[in-house]
Amino acid sequence: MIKRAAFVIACLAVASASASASDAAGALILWYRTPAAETEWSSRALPLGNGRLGGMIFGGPFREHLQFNEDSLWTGDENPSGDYDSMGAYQAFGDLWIDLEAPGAGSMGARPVPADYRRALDLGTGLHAVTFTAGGVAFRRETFASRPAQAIIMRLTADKPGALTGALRLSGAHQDAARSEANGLAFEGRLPNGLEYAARVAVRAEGGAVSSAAGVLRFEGCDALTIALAAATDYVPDYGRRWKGEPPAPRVRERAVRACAASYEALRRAHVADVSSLMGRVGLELAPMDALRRGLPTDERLAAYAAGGSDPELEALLFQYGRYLLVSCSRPGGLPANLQGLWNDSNAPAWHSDYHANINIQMNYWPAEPANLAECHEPFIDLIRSQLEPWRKATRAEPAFRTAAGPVRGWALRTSHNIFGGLGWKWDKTANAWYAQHLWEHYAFSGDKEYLRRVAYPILKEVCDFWRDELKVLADGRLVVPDAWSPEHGPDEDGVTYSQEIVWDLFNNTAAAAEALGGDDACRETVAALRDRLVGPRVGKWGQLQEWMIDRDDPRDQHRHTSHLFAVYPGRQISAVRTPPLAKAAAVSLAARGEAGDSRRSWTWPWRCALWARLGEAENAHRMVRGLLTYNMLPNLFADHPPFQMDGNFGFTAAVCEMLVQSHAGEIALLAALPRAWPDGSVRGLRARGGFVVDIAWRGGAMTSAVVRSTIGGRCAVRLGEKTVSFATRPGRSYALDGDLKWSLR
Ligand code: FUC
Repeated sequence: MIKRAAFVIACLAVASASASASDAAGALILWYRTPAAETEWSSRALPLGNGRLGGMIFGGPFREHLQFNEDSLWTGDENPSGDYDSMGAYQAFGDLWIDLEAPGAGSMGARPVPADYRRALDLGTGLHAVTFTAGGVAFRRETFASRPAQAIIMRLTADKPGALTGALRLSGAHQDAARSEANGLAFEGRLPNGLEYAARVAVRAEGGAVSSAAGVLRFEGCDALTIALAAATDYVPDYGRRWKGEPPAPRVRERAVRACAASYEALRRAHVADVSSLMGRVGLELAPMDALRRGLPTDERLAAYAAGGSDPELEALLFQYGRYLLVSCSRPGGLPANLQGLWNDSNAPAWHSDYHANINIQMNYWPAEPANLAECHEPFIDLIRSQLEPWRKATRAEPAFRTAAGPVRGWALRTSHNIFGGLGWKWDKTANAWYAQHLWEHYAFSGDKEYLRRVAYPILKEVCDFWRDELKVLADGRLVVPDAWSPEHGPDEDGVTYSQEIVWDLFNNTAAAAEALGGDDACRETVAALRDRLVGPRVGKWGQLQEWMIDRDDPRDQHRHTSHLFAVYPGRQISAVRTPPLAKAAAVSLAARGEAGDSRRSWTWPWRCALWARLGEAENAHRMVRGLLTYNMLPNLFADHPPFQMDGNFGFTAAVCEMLVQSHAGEIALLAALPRAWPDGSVRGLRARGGFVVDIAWRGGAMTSAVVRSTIGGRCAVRLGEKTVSFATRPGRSYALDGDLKWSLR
């Protein structure tokens, strides 16, 4: 009895400790008064993930449903035909169901409506909690996807001893029936491409009894239940090994059993330490807040916003959600975020839930560097590296890429790809150079020369080799990308602006890389000269930035892509400060694209937001923020395409960074596009190129103070509106600036 009383007190202590932690970080919580219905997987279930293993959790009080995924469960193969239909698709892994008997219900299935129901996801800690009361018992169910334990952990507790009775079921998404194991359930299988997968659940009860038979695990009269779910495949990112590593079953069994045997508090502590170490790097406070609005559940708050209300704190929550989602689906050692992060629930998902190279995967990684999650960029860079050999092979085999001397050097991409070197659909020729931009940016923000020399530079040079072979010389000596496409718009022809700008960016970054590393002047000079011979962006007949060499842009065209504005963002060929006429033309084009019809997609708003921010048009940038939240946002704050695509969430976070801090033009521009809707606020921990970390506070729309931390030293140029200042920095030192840009060492 004493033991039981102590147990109840311990449970309550945990519950109240986390409640107060949540209150303190109230701005980082998504919460709801109702569970997600089975049909609301994409709109109301909530995402958890440890970078590799994740799930969508529904939160039913008496029937919990966790639909889980692992990032490498893919059909398909090297796909030499390049046919999109045979490229394979990212798959759903399986489902875990937990039925809980209501107290006094007599039989399973009788489910009274509980009182005080709440489900909440804390973005600061990655903890999901469902709480409710039924039959005089207060139940709590806490779930998280632990990276340290490599398992999804769920803990069921109640404030009365012996109150937990019910059953667990596990099923695979490929008709895999689970079998019973000691205190657990498991299934294994193999996809037609030979990929092996396995999942294992282990359960530990405190009090009561647990038994597993015929694929169902029953628990009866328990005080608490800890559930650990592990899942994996035998995929390894290694073409030389035909992508095949160790069989996954022993590994997942060991992970599930070990996690279950550990103390729940220790598991939770390790998980919270892991997630909060990343989430805590950046803070964004946007005031003022209406107290009434603040108290609303997230879905009601979003509805009030969409109806026209102002809610800067909801916008800040969405900013942090993008960071949370990247932390949840893209961590070192794993695969990058696909179209649906890792939260796909179908074996035939839209666009195969794949890696799309004409905007989507790039946008997924736009926030990684500025929003201070550089390590979350690594899975994308590592995937590129692991796929190079088969991509080279496919490029060599493509007749269109033959030069007079034979096949082109280097590699190119089609619009889509999988994780087995397989490409699909149309060639998106300059996607190779766009991917190379990510390798460059990872250096530009950190200044890590070892990484630049070892990883990025050889790849940048190889992509330059491709373009040296592939570019076409016009009669006047200028260079064009031949026979390219402005995604997914207009004809295939020479000198499409999008392609020209991306290749310019590649040559420009490669020249900068050669300069930073020193010792390769030949390369630096060659690529800089090629860059300067490229046909550049130009202004067309209605003052627009031409999308093609032929001045045929239609001012009524509302196409979703804004490919020709790459040079404004994420490129840096056009800038309001350095090339004002081109910046003005870009603004004309952007305004003409409008905000209706095809323009209403998950990723269009954030791209346009970042573009307006770069063009210094804060109010237009904020209109894009409002547009996304009003027209393309689901109640669980997933960006809707439809179906949901993570690009919109990630792009939103990146765009907000651009509104607050820009660093693409050789200086750190503070509050570069601060809208009237955010009169007072502060931001902490944004990164700027050159190894700087920036904090800013502002009131009444004017900066009151800023701090720039230097991680690698070097000169720091700062801009605030028309004011500029420049000073030398030392590694590890912080520099305070006031509203007049007077600086002092902190
Ligand atoms: C690109 C876009 C579509 C969609 C798809 C996954 O092709 O044009 O809007 O986002 O990717």
